[in-house]
Amino acid sequence: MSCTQAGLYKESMKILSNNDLDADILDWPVYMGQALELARNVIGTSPNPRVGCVLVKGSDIVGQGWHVAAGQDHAEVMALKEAGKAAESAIAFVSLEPCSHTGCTGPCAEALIKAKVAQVVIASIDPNPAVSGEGVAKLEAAGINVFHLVEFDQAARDINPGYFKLREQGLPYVRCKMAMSLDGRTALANGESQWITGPSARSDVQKLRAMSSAVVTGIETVLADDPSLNVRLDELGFSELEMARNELTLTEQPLRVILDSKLRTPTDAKILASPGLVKIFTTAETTEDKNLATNVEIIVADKSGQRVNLRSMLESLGSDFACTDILVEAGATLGGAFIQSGLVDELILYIAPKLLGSDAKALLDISGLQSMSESINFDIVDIRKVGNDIRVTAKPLTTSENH
Ligand code: AOF
Ligand code: ZN
Repeated sequence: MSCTQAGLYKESMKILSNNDLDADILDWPVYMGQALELARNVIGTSPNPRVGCVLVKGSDIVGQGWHVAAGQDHAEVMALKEAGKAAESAIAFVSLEPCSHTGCTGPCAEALIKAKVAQVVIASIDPNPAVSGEGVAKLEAAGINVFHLVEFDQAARDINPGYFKLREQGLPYVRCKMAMSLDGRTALANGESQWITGPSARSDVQKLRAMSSAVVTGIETVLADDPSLNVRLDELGFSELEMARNELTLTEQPLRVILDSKLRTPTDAKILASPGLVKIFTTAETTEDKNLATNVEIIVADKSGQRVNLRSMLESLGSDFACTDILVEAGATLGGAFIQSGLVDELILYIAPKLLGSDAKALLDISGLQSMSESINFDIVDIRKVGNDIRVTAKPLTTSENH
C-alpha cells in the first residue's frame, strides 16, 4: 500500500499540493527541496532511512540536520541542536514524518514539541509501523499543525527505496549490477573476464556497495574470480567532505552473501578473509565439516529445486538482518535467475567500449523465450558516461506496463 493512500493520515493533517500554496508560503517547496538534499548527504544509513531537516524562521534558516547513521541523532535533533533557542516558533521541514517512538534515540516529535516549533511540514509518512501516523498525531495533539507537501512524496520515497519497500512489501530493494562489452559479452570463452570496465566505473561500483546493506553473489563467481566484494575507501573517489560525512557508514562493511547450494566456498576465498560479516546460504544437507572463521555464518535456505530460493533468501535478509538495499554482483546464471524471477528493481549496466566477439560469454543466461512478446522489458531511467564506459540504469516494467 502506498503511504499516500488514505488510512495513515490523521484527519487534521493538511495535504498540500504546490498549487494550494498561499503567497506567504510560496517558498515552502524551496525549503523542502533543501531538506531532501540534506537527506542525500550520506550515501546510506541502513537499516534506517536517510532523512533531512531544515528549520526556518522568517526567511532565515536557523538549523539544518541530517541522519548520519543508525544509532546517531535523527535529522530533526541535529537541526534543533544547531538552532538552539532560535528553533522556537520556527517551521520544521522534514523529508520524513518525525518519529514518535524511542528506538536507539528519543522521539523527534517530542523534541520538536519541546523546542516549541510553530509548524511541521513533511514530505512523506514513515512506513515504520512503530511510527506511521503517530508522529503526526503526537505533534497535532500538542497543537502543532502538520502539512504534507504531497508533490515531494515520491522524491522522498526515492531517497530510501529499500526502507520503504521492506516495510511495505517485506522485501529489500534489489539492484543488479553487471558489466559487458558493446556486443553484450562479459568474458572470453576461456573465462578471462576481469577489468572489462575502466577505473571510474569500478569506483562507481564501490559507491553502489557502500550504499548497500548487503552484496549478494553466487558460488560460481567466487570460484571463478575470487572477489572480495568489499568497500575500499581509496577506490571510492570521495572528496574530504564526503569522506567526513560518510565516516560512520563506511566503518561497517555491507554484509557479503554467497549463494552456495552445495557448500563449495573454499575456506581460503578472499571474500571470507576481508573484514565484515559473510552469510552463506546453502541447501547442503551437512554443514558440519566446514571450518569457517567466526565472521562467517552458514544458513540452510529454503529450496527451489536444488538451488537456494531467491525470494525467501531476500525475505530473510530483510527480516533477519534488517537489509534494506541489496546489490547483486553475480554472473550470467544467478543474474539471469534474479531477473527472470522478477526480483530485480534496478538493473545497473556498465558498457565498456570494446568488442569481445561471438565466442565470448553472453551477459545473462536467460532461456526459454519463444517470441518477442515474452521479452523482459525495461524502462531506462538514467544513462551517463562514467570514465570511458557508459552506465545504463533500467527498471523492469511490470507485466501490465509491458502491453
Ligand atoms: C526521524 N528522523 O532522521 C530518522 C527517522 O533506532 P532509532 O532511534 O534511530 O530509530 C529508527 C527509526 O526512526 C526508523 O526506523 C524510522 O522509523 C525513524 N527514522 N525518523 O524522525 C530521522 N532517521
Ligand atoms: Zn526521529
